[in-house]
Amino acid sequence: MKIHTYFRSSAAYRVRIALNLKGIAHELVPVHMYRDGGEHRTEGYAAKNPQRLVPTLELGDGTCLGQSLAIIEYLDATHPGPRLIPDDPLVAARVRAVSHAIACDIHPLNNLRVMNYLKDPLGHGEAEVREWYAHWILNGGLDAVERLIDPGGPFCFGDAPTLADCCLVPQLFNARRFGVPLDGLGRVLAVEAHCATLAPFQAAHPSAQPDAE
Ligand SMILES: N[C@@H](CCC(=O)N[C@@H](CS)C(=O)NCC(=O)O)C(=O)O
Repeated sequence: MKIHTYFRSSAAYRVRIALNLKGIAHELVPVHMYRDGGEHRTEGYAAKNPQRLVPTLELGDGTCLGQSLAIIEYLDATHPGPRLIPDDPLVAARVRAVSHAIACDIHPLNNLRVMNYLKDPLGHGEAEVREWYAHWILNGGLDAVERLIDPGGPFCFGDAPTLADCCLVPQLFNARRFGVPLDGLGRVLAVEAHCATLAPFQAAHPSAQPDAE
């Protein structure tokens, strides 16, 4: 299978972690999100992902799937290895709640197309856009995630990684990239530090990607 990815895309980063945690062989197909207006904006890419968003999972028969959480749930349901959505319905719901808080509530407000729209046509400057970014990533975002995850670690929910960890680690990478202060997020940062020691997370890191710049 192929994963259409951009090294700094946090949504693609989620899927890369999941593929590595489950030990699924895959080919990385870089999609440059800035060159020539963005390769993800082309008609060729839209044929695979009509939303023109990264990532896309492409199966051997050419079937394409978008939406990182749908992709990870599909991989989890069809491949052996650690269960990223735990069997226990209550734990599964808590894992999904944290994942959705990040992927459905935080990330869409800070996506490239949203930040670009704030600048042009709305006319906001770089400083205002960064303030927007920091506001929405923290308030009702990571500050809530801090209270939603288990206090004991080492992962968001107990001693095995789940979809929630696949979402949290890339969102923190993004926060750092934009210089967002992460004080007071002790549980969240402890989970991130633990994940950073593990090979599946290391191999998925933007700096380890073939298209890293
Ligand atoms: N909800 C989608 C979000 C995908 C998404 O927004 N990807 C970003 C990169 S992290 C993207 O392609 N942005 C393109 C744009 O904003 O033009 C998912 O989880 O896959």
